[in-house]
Amino acid sequence: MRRAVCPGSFDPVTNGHVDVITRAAALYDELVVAVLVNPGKAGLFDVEERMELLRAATAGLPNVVVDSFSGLLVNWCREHDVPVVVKGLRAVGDFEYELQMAQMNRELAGVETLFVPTAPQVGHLSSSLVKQIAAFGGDVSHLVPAEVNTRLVARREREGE
Ligand code: COD
Repeated sequence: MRRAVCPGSFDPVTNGHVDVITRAAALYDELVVAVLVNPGKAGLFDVEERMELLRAATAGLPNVVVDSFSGLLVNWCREHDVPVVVKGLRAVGDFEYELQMAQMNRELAGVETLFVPTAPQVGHLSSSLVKQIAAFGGDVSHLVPAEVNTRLVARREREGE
């Protein structure tokens, strides 16, 4: 069985993530979407909520599994016997950092990286921009899965009370 992992912060999942996940899922028998647990960095959504939102966003993709990991990604890959990491590439800035990580992950554990070039219609999308727009009352419904939009709006309304 061919398996790969698509790791990230996913705080929260955007339509850019969904595009990469959908395209990667078509290439492998099983794709694990793995959320980084980073105790040093509190996100907007906690890890359980990010996973829940990812499960909702990928409900139509039967070979996608959502998990979480902490520490080095290559350790998770070793423990789960997953030899390939899938990453989305948006711009040159992404490439420089991602290339370094890909080379290091291969050196550390022989884990290969597959880069999926972003689709032009979501190439400008990032979780941080989405959070910023939503926090100031902007409409992000066209940028994120429906459930993410619902939670962002609910949060803003709670905070505005
Ligand atoms: N279009 C295409 N791809 C996109 C888009 C978009 N609009 N938005 C995001 N992506 C891609 C990103 O390029 C990335 O591949 C993935 O989706 C997840 O994105 P984020 O922003 O949610 O997650 P990141 O980039 O913060 O995740 C970084 C990791 C958690 C994967 C990384 O830091 C990691 O592996 N950390 C664990 C420690 C480790 O092993 N470090 C490496 C040592 S060499």
